[in-house]
Amino acid sequence: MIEPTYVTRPFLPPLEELQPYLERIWANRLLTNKGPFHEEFEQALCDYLGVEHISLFANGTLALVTALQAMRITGDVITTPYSFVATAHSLLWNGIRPVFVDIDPETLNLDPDKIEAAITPQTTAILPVHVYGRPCDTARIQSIADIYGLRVIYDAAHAFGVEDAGGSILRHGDVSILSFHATKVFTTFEGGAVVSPDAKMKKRIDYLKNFGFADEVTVVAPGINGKMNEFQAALGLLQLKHFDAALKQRAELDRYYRETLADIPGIRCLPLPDCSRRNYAYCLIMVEPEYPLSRDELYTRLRQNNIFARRYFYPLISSFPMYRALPSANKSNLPVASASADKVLCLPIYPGLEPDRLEKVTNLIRSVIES
Ligand code: T4K
Repeated sequence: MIEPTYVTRPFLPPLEELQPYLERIWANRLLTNKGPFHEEFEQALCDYLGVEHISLFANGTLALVTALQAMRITGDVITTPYSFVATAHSLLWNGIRPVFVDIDPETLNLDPDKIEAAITPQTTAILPVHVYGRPCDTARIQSIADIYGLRVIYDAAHAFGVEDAGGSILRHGDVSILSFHATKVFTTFEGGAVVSPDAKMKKRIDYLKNFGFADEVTVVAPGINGKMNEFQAALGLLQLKHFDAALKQRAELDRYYRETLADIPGIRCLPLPDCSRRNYAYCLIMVEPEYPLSRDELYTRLRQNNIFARRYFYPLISSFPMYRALPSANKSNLPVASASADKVLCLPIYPGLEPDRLEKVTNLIRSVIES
């Protein structure tokens, strides 16, 4: 049986390149708890991403939950319904009430024009997502946050390596979090990180991810176990060496899709995001009414042909049982997010995607209008 074409496949460096890292772990038997690879990887990431303070985590969700704890966020937090569930779940895990605000139709990120109307005396922070690695309007969001005295926590799970004119996108807001899950552009199998603005915040986050230990006998907070282990950190160091090449391949695939699908009525690619370095984390199309099939029919047609495209982010977070009773979860409050979730389809994009598989995807999409 031919292996299906998945929406993504993890980029893995040649196995022999991992061997020396494993030998070092086996030799020193330091497996976790701030081992040498952990420390090296933290520094290497700071250097690569151009940020000063990074705390590594076992996964992105723990990074997000812990960042909110570290900042002592309570009350209501404004966020997007158009993301992976972990974004809003991190609020519930902290006893915080999510307040969903609609998205911008161009960026698919929180619409800055709609944030202010959702602010109440209970609002303490904004949790925007750079969805698909497409940057939020960070300047507008920050100016709203400044006026109302709100904190800003960026869910940058998709935004590894993305830069705007001023440098890393991760420098915006009070903190940013990353995910290094297997499906992400940069992976340590599972993994994540918090980018902090200063050493004090990093220190607090580092305590919290290690049960709250400040030293061998001092526990300063009810922390959790969110630590990244040595195997993950070693993988991260190795992956970093290949990331630029992987990004180049993604850019080429993205270009192919844009050029090949451009003339198909009802298939719309969003404009390239306005930033100085993109990561092409996802390749999405909007299936509009002029196309003969609905988004779900196209999704099924591709599946029947062994192509597993994904409807990220359908259903909206706000429609899940633990959120749908919230006043802000009402569909009438979220018209753009609702329409986008019904139209979007993420196509396969990953380094190593073979040309024949790529062509099969675009040919199938085109064949619908030609039949
Ligand atoms: N915030 C945002 C905005 C996020 O998107 C995420 C995670 C988080 C926070 C939380 O970060 P983490 O705690 O996960 O670090 C995936 C991921 O599980 C999830 O990490 C990710 N977002 C989300 C967008 O997608 P699924 O349900 O799509 O995964 P799955 O297993 O269906 O994988 C999709 C395809 O990828 C498979 O069909 C084949 C391929 N694949 C997957 C895995 C796991 C592989 O080829 N190899 C693999 O090992 O959720």
